[in-house]
Amino acid sequence: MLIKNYKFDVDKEKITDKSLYKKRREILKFMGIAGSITAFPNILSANDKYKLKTITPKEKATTYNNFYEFGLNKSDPAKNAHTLKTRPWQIKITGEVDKEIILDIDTILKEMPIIERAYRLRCVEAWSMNIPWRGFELNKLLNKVKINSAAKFVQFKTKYAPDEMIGQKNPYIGGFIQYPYIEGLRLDEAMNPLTLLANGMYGEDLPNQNGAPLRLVVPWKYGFKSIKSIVEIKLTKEMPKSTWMQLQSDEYGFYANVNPNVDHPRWSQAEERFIGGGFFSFGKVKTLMFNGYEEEVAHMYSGMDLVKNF
Ligand SMILES: Nc1nc2c(c(=O)[nH]1)N[C@H]1C(S)=C(S)[C@@H](COP(=O)(O)O)O[C@H]1N2
Ligand SMILES: [Mo]
Repeated sequence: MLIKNYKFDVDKEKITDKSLYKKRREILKFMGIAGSITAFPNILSANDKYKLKTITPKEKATTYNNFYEFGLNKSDPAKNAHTLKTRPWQIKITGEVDKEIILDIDTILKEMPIIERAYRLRCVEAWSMNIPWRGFELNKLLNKVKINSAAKFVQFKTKYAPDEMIGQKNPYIGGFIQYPYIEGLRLDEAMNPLTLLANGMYGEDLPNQNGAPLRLVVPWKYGFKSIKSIVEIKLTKEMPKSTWMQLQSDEYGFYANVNPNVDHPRWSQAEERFIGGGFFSFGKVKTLMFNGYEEEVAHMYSGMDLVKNF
């Protein structure tokens, strides 16, 4: 099967190359298959020095979503998220900092060095995608404030606006979850250069259902860590209690690092259903340690019991 070499779908040497995504598009256009980013790795690999591999088609990444604020079904966010107002939009940086700040999203986007990177996204439900994001490294934003030495964690919060997010207003639609959605990272995880704040995907602004105007992308962790539509970033001394820990702490831990050897209590995490495109729509692939980013992140967990700290 074509997705056997999944670990190398994205040439890591090239993921920081701003022009990568454009190049891919040009190649696809040249082949007359632009529009949906469907990959034909076997056709292209011979002469594609950018190593185009399977990218999930935009149509799938923007219509098969988890964003419970807009409903529990995968197709709900694409239908319901148009009511979210993404301007004006401010993001607060609070907590263990020298001085708390409030930033306008457009000021942030003007100041931050914008890059494009394709990352695999592995949902805890055992499906996965490979998505070309546009955004910037979270550490670049955090470096705008002076972080107190007492800070050990970073907590993120999604917007709370029941009039705009039907699942927050109606618990039958939003799954009786206590909103706003909260997530967290250890400070070193937040500072890791792989950790992105994304404002776009597939070379365009983020659709609301994917977390506009700004969402986290942490590719080595299960998808639920990648919190959408962020309004607050708080530096904390204590480990934040994420929404999923609150709901079911025995099933969803704080770390949530992708790990094929630690099964979810109710299903195996050894394999995943990769959502690709074209002829190769779906395929079972082996799940990789840290979702294939072991080289970049394993050092942060050396000596740590990954079964206990799931
Ligand atoms: N605020 C918020 N963020 C969220 C979620 C959510 O329900 N609410 N779902 C998470 C889950 S479970 C996954 S798999 C990813 C899905 O991101 P995508 O829809 O852009 O692929 O978003 C994460 N971020
Ligand atoms: Mo998920």
